[in-house]
Amino acid sequence: MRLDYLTIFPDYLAPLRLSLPGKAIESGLLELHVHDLREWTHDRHRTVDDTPYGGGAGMVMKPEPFGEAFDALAIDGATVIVTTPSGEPFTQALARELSTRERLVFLLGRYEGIDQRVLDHAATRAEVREISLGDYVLNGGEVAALAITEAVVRLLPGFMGNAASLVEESHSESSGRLLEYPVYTKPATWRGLEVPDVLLSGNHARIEAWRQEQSVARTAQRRPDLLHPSRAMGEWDIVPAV
Ligand code: 6GU
Repeated sequence: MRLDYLTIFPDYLAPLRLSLPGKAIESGLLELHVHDLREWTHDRHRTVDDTPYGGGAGMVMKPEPFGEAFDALAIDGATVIVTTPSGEPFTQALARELSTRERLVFLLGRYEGIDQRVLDHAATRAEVREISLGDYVLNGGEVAALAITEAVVRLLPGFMGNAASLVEESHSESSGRLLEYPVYTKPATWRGLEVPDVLLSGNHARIEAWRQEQSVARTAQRRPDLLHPSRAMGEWDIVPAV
């Protein structure tokens, strides 16, 4: 898989070369290219943004540097990922889908967003996915790109040492999308706190049943929307009177 990042803060993406993605690069599984968007500006101030048509607060990222970058990088046929709080939610299912792609190109916006024509143009040459990490606002897309990259890259065949831990963890399709149960290791008593007896029992059927029950209880407590999808819009249940 080849990954490209278009950013005005290339240093922000330095952690990509550490740890797990770093290993995938060494093993040849992954090719990584971080680009400074200002490389494709021509004015003295290397301007990448301008005021919004129609007025309003903040600045909008100009189309021309992106256009030149698309040509220079030949994005044709790639999957272009735009990180934005107004995108589709990032989920394990989406991570799995993206892990099947040959090439991902991340457009990392700052300011109030990217000129819409950049996305419309990219869509004529590539698959464009606008993706959000969740319902909160980050200052820019770089941190989101790191998160998306890690979630996708660890799904590449041959990347993780232990394939079983991929299957069991929270949100994996095969765990019924329940949250993970609590885990313990030695010592059996620590600062007066005991490991639950059942885990020391050696009774694998009881252990399995306990873990399942813990998963369901945790999910009900923390993520009722996963158990009852009709409640996924919980925050909208109470509509303020106009
Ligand atoms: Cl993907 N980008 C930005 N800028 N803010 C976000 C986000 C992404 N996801 C949640 N908030």
